[in-house]
Amino acid sequence: MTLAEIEQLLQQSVDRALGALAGAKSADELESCRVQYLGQKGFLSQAKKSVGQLPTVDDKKKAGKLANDADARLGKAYDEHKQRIEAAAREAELAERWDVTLPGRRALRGRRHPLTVTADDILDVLGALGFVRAEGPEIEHDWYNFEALNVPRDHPARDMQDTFYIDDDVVLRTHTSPVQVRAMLAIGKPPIRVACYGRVYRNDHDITHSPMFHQVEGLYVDGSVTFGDLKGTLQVFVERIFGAKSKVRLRPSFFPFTEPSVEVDVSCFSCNGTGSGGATVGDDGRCRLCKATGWIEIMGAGMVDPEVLRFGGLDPDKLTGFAFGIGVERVAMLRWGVSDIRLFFENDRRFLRQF
Ligand code: 2NM
Repeated sequence: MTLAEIEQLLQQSVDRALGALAGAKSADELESCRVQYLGQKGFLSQAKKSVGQLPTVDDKKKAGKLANDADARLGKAYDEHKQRIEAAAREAELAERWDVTLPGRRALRGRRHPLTVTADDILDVLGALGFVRAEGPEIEHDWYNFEALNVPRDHPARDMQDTFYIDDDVVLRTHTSPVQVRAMLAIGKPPIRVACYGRVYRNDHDITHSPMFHQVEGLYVDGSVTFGDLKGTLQVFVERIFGAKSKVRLRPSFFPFTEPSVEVDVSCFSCNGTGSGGATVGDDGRCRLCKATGWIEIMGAGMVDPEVLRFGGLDPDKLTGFAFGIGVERVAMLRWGVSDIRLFFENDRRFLRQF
């Protein structure tokens, strides 16, 4: 290119570039102008390259000055437009208005599951009575779940119909008692006073039985623990869980792991043990909660069988103990009048938010 040609290129192109920069409406448009006119392949670069090839020093000086002037003008224009576009974007952002008077979206508040509330209450009472929490596996060896609890090989509770077998000698625990056996073996020397809570599994389902449910069990072993201690503990327990006026009634029963064994009834907290009237009274005047008996069965208990103490590594000639077990779902159903156990496991918020 000659000096004249460079001069002409710059003159025409600078005006075009200035026009394009002025017309850019966004940062993107401005950037494509920069690439097109000021970039490596733009006319300015082309002009600058041509300057070096001019024949005379004088021409190089003149053309160089023209190119630098063009560069400076364009650079300045670019900076100005960049600022203009950025300012416009800020203005647009500030101009956006939020209606701060619109009502907010209420955050959903979580709460404890009714079974957790029930178990926590039970465990709080036992904790206050000196029972220490213990835990164990839900997949349990046959030995801890049955053998050590004096449930013989041919006992119906071992039947495939009631127990979920993992293989020949591993089961889903059918009660939390294996945790008590583990606790006896782990603690080793008295006093042993443990409470365990957790899931248990039985192949059984209807409106009051779920194949997975929750139990709390307590165990107290020491040098001279008596049946009277058991009865006193149960009395305090029912007063704190079912109300201060509650009474306990013990009926003879049988469990392989306790002797003697009892079913524990609490006086009906709906009719106050009278069998009639109360919050759950029927058309005939009789209490429907306790079926007019005045008593509600809530748990099983007994004195730990000497054989079980022996399996737990303890000496039954020197030690005695009591144990009891309570179904968490059953207590929750009684407490809130829930008639179908499955409601606890469906996670339907219409049910759960009532607690
Ligand atoms: C119950 C009823 C009666 C019980 C027994 C034991 C152990 F391991 F110490 F022998 N733990 N829990 C027991 C006794 C559980 O549940 C209805």
